[in-house]
Amino acid sequence: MSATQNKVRSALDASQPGYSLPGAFYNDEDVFTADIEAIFYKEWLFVGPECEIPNAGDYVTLTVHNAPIIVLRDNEGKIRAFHNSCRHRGSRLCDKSRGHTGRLVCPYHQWTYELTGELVSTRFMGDDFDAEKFPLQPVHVTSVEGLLYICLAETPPDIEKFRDSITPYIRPHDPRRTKIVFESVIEEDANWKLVIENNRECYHCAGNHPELLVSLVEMALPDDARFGDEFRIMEEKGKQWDDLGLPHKPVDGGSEFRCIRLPFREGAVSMTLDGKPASKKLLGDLTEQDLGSVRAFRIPNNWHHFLSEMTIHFRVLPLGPNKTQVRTTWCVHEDAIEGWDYDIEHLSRVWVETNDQDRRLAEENQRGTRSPAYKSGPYSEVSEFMILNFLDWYRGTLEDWLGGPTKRLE
Ligand code: 3BY
Ligand code: FES
Ligand code: FE
Repeated sequence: MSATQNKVRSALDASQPGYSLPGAFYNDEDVFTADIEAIFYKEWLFVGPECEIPNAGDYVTLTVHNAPIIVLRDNEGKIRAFHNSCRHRGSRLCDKSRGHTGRLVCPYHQWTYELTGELVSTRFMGDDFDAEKFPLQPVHVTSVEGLLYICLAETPPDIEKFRDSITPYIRPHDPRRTKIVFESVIEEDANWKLVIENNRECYHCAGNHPELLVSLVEMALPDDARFGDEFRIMEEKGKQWDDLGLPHKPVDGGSEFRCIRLPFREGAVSMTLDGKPASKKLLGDLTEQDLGSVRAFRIPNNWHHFLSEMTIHFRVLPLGPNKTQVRTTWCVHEDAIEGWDYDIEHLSRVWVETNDQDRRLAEENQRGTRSPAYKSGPYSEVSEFMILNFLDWYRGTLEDWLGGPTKRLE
């Protein structure tokens, strides 16, 4: 076993189900390396909404730890993804976060690739040079009903259950016919798992998110008996959504994903400061304003809200053991007009504030786990069950990466 694997093994052995992870999981370079290899280089990762690259030649880039990736739409309209690294001497081809191009031209010595990845032009490489041997290296990519996912593994895990399960919930919102109208990219001084853990519970909402709580109900499940009034709203809205043919009950995504439609608080129809619609134009063919939001998340790096008139997508990328990038994109109907149908400040404010509050919480969490006095503490089974679920998945994934759980002597 390598030193990294030994470190991860002993950290796993020191971890206790039901309790927050030992500090090494949030701070250690070796554990971070394991997270990259076992998770970020293996799982399907959310890139962004497909509407970001509507036309042939449109591209977006992202970097998964050390792997720069380009995702584009080719001339046939097909979405493709490649390692953003030239086959000559490896230079990054594209340094912009998004753009439009007819071909990919390497800035170093101008090797040129078609949008299919085919190498089509080089200079001074001699008569024997066979360009066919040097196409861009492809990366698996798929659009799940307008949400782009990539996978860097040779053989990707199955994503079809996720696709089949969430499609009926999000298709009515027609994400492909939206456009991004606002984006925020923030860096948090916290481990990526603390960012995800923070998102998996609303235990912290009452004490931290005044703007979000104008609209968001704190319950995570429709039958959560702790929430009397919210429970009544859920029953009423559930009947209306049944009549509209909109699925709302929680999907069984195991520890892989979650999908549910939940109502907003009484008086709010959107995630805005005044609870009023973020855009006048409803998505897809929707006719009702108050559809609450479809909340979906998928391990390891994304969560989403689909409202009647807006979608919001969150992407998490690890930058280091103590550094994480969170990118949020806000989308409205592709035909909506700024100043008439929507106002950027009104539409984005709640989640800009909420993200900043969550950033501070994750950073304080990080600072505390770095202390020599930090000890794992118990999660609430009622309020933090989604974290328990996430960490069961996380530990299992690292165990598999190590070749199975430690065999203990009885
Ligand atoms: O709304 C969200 O995305 C989640 C749900 C609970 C906590 N967090 C704000
Ligand atoms: Fe790309 Fe030389 S590294 S052309
Ligand atoms: Fe939060």
